[in-house]
Amino acid sequence: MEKMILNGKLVAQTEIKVDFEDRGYQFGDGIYEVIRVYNGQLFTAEEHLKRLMDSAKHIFLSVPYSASEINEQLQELVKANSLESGIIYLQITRGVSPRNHAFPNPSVDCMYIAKTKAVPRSTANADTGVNAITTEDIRWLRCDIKSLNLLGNILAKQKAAEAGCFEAIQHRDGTVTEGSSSNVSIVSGGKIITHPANNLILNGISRQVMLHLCASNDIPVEEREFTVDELMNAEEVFLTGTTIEVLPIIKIDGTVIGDGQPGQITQKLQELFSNEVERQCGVRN
Ligand code: DCS
Repeated sequence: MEKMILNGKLVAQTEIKVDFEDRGYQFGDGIYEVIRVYNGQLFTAEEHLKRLMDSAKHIFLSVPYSASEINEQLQELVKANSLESGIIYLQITRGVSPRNHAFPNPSVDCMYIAKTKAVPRSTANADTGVNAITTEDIRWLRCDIKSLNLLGNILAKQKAAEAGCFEAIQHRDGTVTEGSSSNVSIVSGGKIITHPANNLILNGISRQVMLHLCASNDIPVEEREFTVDELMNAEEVFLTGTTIEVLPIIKIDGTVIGDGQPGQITQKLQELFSNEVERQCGVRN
């Protein structure tokens, strides 16, 4: 029987019921994280849980556990479900209360759940690269918070899916921000360029891993805004994200990027990322 975490305790998945007045259900009033598990080990868990706590702080949600307590609970969950390769999805909502926009007063207990999902570490897309579309970024101005409110992201991803593409690359007035569920970087003049970590993007943990790897391997990086025009004319384009790691983009809006193959720097980053996974979790596929 698959186990989940409900408010810090391991329970059978069948025991979890969502109240229709849960604020996550009614308002998307909550936060979440997705953490990769390789070889039964959580990858960059501390970074994910720090971001979770930051998201909580930004929405004035008090979490009754510390990051290290949650970390331990997640490790127990992974063990209980014998998860080798996969993800942990975890979300915390502002709890159950009669519908009213303002926070419950007095406050109620938050609702915290976590579940695992087995996902093999597939290399098919990583080897060939994928296609993307561009679309206007219609989201709110606090994209740095990993909020349950994902309508803007969902509409963008659906547009990509309908175009037969993997990802939608969003832009505000011609400035590229990020993918619907990933960060976007380009290679131009041999340099990696990626949007600065501000309120307009989620500061991806995979993006941060990539930046560290660049710093320690003398790969030049510029964290600055870039335009859709620069994107379309880039030597290489790639995405980063927890489930996709480093994923090459070879065509955008039907236009071939570079020579239409995963680029050299992108491939180098894929290799460095794999080494980092091996270093932290002791696995290589
Ligand atoms: N930007 C957005 C909007 C995202 O949703 C994600 C991850 C990222 C960037 C990349 O962040 P990480 O490197 O920390 O994963 N989205 C998660 C999600 O919703 N499913 O999988 C990953």
